[in-house]
Amino acid sequence: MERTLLLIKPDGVQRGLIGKIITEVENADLVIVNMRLIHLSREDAEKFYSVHKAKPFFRKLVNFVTKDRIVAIELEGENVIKRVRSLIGTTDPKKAEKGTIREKYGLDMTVNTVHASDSKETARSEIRFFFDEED
Ligand code: 3AN
Repeated sequence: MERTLLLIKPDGVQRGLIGKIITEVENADLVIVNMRLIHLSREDAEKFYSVHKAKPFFRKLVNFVTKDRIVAIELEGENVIKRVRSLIGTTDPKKAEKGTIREKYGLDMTVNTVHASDSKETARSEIRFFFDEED
């Protein structure tokens, strides 16, 4: 069994997409093991996205992800990291595969509605970031 982290970003929360996205998760037979609605501080967002610190879009990304609440969801299942990445689609909504969450709801590279861990290592650290020691 594997675990991963899915985030519903501020645009998803503001446009009332929480229910729709959770329905997609449930329809894909993914198990929700933890969930939180939070408003990230600037400091926490910078920490969460620290691997992108040197990128030209870093400031824009931090501004965006701190502008409103987000939903952090920990999911469990077999091969769940890959399955959730397929469910959300590629980073750029314009290039995302048909039927994926980003293709349906994402607006651009920054305002792309969701995030999901891309490897076992990032999943572990991203889950720890939002859920600490609790299970
Ligand atoms: P993903 O979320 O698909 O794993 P990453 O990890 O490459 O994508 O990027 C993290 C976040 O940074 C993305 N979710 C996206 O919002 C933002 N981002 C990535 N590349 C760009 C870009 N070229 N311009 C603006 N924002 C970007």
